[in-house]
Parts: sequence; C-alpha cells; structure tokens
Amino acid sequence: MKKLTLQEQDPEIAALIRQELQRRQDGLEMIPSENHTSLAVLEALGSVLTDKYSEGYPGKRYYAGNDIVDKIEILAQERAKQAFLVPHANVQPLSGTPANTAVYLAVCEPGDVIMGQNLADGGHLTHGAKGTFSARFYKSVPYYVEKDGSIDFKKVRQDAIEHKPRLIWVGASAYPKLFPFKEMAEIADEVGAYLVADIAHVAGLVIAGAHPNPAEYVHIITTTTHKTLRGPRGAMVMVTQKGLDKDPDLAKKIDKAVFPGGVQAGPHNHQTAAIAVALKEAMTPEFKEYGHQVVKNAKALALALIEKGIEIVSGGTENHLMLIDLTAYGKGHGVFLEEALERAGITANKNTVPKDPSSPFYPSGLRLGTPAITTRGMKEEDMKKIAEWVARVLEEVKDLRLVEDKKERVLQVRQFKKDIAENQKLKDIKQEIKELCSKFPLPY
Ligand code: DSN
Repeated sequence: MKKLTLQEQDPEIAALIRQELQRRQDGLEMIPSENHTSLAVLEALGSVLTDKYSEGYPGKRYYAGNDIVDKIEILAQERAKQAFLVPHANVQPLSGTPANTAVYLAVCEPGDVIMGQNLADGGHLTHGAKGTFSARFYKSVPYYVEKDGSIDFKKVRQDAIEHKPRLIWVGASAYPKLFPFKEMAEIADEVGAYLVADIAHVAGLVIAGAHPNPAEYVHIITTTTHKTLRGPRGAMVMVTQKGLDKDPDLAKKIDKAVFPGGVQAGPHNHQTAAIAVALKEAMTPEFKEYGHQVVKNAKALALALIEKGIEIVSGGTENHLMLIDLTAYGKGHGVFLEEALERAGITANKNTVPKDPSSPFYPSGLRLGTPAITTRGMKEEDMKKIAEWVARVLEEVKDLRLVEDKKERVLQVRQFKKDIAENQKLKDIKQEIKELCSKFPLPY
C-alpha cells in the first residue's frame, strides 16, 4: 500500500476538514457539551492505536499483541482514579450512552424502578426518558425541575419512598445549577437505592475544583470525556468507595457489563490513549484556572444577557451553561434563535426550558455554554460583547411566532431559514465575530 497523506489520498475529505477548521476558527462554539481539544489529544486520537483489537482488560485480553495497549489503558485508569478520587475506573465505554447502559446492566434487572431528571427539564435520554431503552426495560419515575430552576427535594423523596427505585440518577445535560449530590444522596440512602452521578457536563469543572466532586455521596460516577474535560469523544464509569462499601463486587459488575456484557466489544485504544492525555492535562494548574474561568465567563455572560432584558432560567448560572427562556416570544421560539445565531457565527442549541409549553423538536429556550470559548482564552469582557451580539440577533427574530399547524410549521421554518440567511444585520454581526475570533486562535 502506498504511503499517502490525506490530502493526496482523499482531497475531498481533506478540504472538508479544512472547512470545518475554518468554521471553528471564525465563529463562537457555544454548545455547552462541546470544546476544542488540544493538539496532543488529537495526535493520540489519530494514532496507530486505532488498528488494534483488545477485547478484555489489561492482562486479560482475548487477542495477542496487547502489552503496550495494556500500559496505555492502565495509565488512563490510574489518571482517572487520581483525578476523581475514586478506587475504580473503567475507561472503555465508547461514549456516554454505552457508559450509562453498562450501569443499568450492572445493578438493575428489567422491570426495576429507576428515577432520573425529566428529559424536558434538562435530564438525559438515558436517565429514563420515554422512547429510550431506559424507559422500555425499566420503570421510569422522573423527577422534575420547577419553573424557577429548582428541584423540589421533598417531592423527590416522597416519590422515592413510594416507588422504591433501585437506581437514582443525579446529573443532567441542561441544568444551570450545581448538581445536588448531597440532597439526592440523603434520599437514595434512605430508600436503599444506588445513586449514580452522571457528570458528563461538569467533569472538567470537578477536576478543576470549580464544581463539587460527587465521589463521597454516590456509588457510581459516569462521564463522557469530550465536554468540559476537553478530551476525545469517549466515556468512563467509575466506582466510588461508597459504592464498594455497598457492594464489594460493584467494580467487577461494571467491568463485566461494559465487556462482555453486551454494551460493546473491542475498546477503541486510540480513544483510551487520548483520554489518558486529556486527564493528564486536566490535572495541571493551567486546567484548574481554565475550569474556574469557564464558570466566571458563564456567570458574566448570564449577567450581561439579563442586563439586556433577556430572561435566563433560575436567574443565572452556577456552572458552564445557561438557558435562555424564550417563552415570552411564544411556544417553540428556540428554533428561530438557534438558526439566526448560527447565521451570525454563534453555534448554540435550541433547548427545552423547565415547564416548556412546547416540545423538544420545537423548544422554547436556547442553551449556551462557555467551555470552548474559554479554551480559546476569552474572558469576562468578551462575554459582554457576546451578550450584545445575542441581543442584536434576538432583535431580528423576536417578532416571529411559530404557527400551531404541524405541516404549516415545517414550511414556515423552511422559509424562515431562507430569509434569515439573507439578513444583512446578521451578516454584519458575523463579520464582527470573525474579527474577535481572529484574536483567539484554536489550540490545534
Ligand atoms: N448530547 C449531549 C449534550 O449536548 O448535552 C448530552 O449527551
């Protein structure tokens, strides 16, 4: 086989990758679950390790030739244990959903009751959302977030006492407050449930000390590795000392559930190596500063948006993300703002807000996050500029109303997308954003 570069072998894909790089350079990535990885992480991810099959665990593989892969996986495990202060880490899950699926396989039987934060209130699909395996094979009793962004723990406790869950999830994808590990632990312990913290969104903040660590409160921790942790796409399942005290076989059960339990087979060794690199980076003083700056930036942005008259769920944020509440502009307005922001160079995502009058396809809010723009070095003064741009973009769409009829709505949104692409004010903002971004190069 000839040794060819990507450019020589497949110029079409090479050009598209360059275009994506340019898009990232010229705009603001503000989807809170995204980030810009380091060059070192990308290098590990694009390495020869992708070629190896390694079913099993270090020292117990089904294939030969894994001495080096074993060393890499052990390094990743040790770094995860050190970073999160846990006695056991499985670093093989390919992503967040397989990680959470492994938890169910390890501790639940089909038909068991599980509790998780309601999907439309910021919870994750795997925490018992309708239409997913987690509600099909388990009896899901969701808990809810109030309009003001708070959780009614008395109600959660009553439901837990009544329904006796086997497992309770704490952690979510769109929750602008600190995760309530202590409050949920009191409830879980009272009813004898496993408490699992899904810290995918805040894992980097936890390592940086900008968010509490759940290790002392929960039995199991799951996380993806590509959000605030700034690693490759991937995930981990960790067992805490509290988890081992509840069930000394818990770590073995988790490992068996990941493989050969049916969640996946061969681990992605290039991904494991890149996770190890990201964990090493996350334990540096620079990353500690980064994690705290992510939160400072989010708070500054939320405040600046509020000063522009924009409504923010729970009146601000305690972490890396915020939810703009657009219900004042009618149901489902997130669709308009997301598209208009994208045309202006800000990538964010439409999102439901607590007690959303609409649906996840046409939600009434927008989720904004600061992990990626903080990686580029942006600070509080830049957040004021971003708030100004968001307000100007909102001005362009605030008078639109989503029609009720489903067929007409599809046509309305299609026409809106054509019209907004021609909006000169948004084109001007895009240029201003590009100028700001040119002062903050990407890390690769
Ligand atoms: N898709 C992730 C997010 O955007 O929050 C959750 O898995």
